[in-house]
Amino acid sequence: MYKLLSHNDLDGVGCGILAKLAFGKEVKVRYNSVSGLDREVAWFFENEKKDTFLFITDLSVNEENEKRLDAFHHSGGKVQLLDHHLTSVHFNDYEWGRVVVEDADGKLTSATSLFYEYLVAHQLMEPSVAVEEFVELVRQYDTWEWEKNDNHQAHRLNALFFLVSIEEFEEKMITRLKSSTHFDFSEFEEKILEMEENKIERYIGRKKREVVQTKVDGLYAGVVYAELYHSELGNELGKEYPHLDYIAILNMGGKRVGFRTIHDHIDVSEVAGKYGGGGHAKASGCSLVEEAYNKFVVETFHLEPLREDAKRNRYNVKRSMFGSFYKNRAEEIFLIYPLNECDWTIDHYKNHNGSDFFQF
Ligand SMILES: [Mn+2]
Repeated sequence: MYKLLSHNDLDGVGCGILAKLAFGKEVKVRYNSVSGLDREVAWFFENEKKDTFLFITDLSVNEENEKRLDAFHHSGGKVQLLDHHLTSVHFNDYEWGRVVVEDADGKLTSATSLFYEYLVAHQLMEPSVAVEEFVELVRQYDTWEWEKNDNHQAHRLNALFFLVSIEEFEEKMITRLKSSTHFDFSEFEEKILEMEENKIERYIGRKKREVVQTKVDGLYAGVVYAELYHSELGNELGKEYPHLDYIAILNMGGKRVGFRTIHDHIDVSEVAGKYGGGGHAKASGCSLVEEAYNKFVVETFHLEPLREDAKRNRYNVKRSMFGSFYKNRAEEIFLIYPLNECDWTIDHYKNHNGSDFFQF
């Protein structure tokens, strides 16, 4: 028997789909949140047969379970952890751990791509074009390479994942991957995905007008409340307000905060780490512990949202060589303009100088 414990996002479920394709009824799959995995690992030790092969993908365990897994491995137990998060690289010290963030060709990895590679290399699965295409879509979505490559199929796969239940998604994908030579969406899926994309666009448009700005530990954060579409929101808001170092997305019902950045010089796993969370350099999260609650909720709740740029603005644009005008809520005007090729400066104008002229 095999047991797979994986993350409950597209990349984690991608691993579950591969496991079911490879092992069929011989595998039990459980999807977990980042914080739920350790309980499942403890359950595994208490309840599963000792000869069950344990896979852990897209997630990593706490120190206690790390020791238990190593002891399990040394007593002849079969275990393999596959991950691509930078925060888990120390698992490479174990024979049963394999953490790769970037492969030999410099390509970013995902848990699904690592698991596929593992299954094929260990002859547990036959390579297939359709599966390879599916794996690549998951990888591109999980690493955000889809955006650079303009690969909307990858984005759509994730949208479909959220439109149906995990069970339904698994079943759909498994049937499709078993029977098709290429991975494609059905006509019906294409239509609902199009509707979903329009809905997301409207949702993000609304959220753009709700962002407040705060400074936390020397970094500028844009704070917004949202329960849905965190990746898309983090990315769009980051691009809309490029001066912000990162976006903090508050999910009050879930008592969590997600952090996203579009900037290479910012590592949001460090930001989340300050509040006991973790994740990637570009996407991370933590529970809304008291300190995070104070900084992101209490201290920002009274703030007014950032002003949105005028729509269809063609001339007064960011980084214009002629300068860009900004107006704050006190009606004061600022001009940001380049001094030379690399330096920028800002001038501050009071609202009115008192003189009027009847001609231009
Ligand atoms: Mn992943």
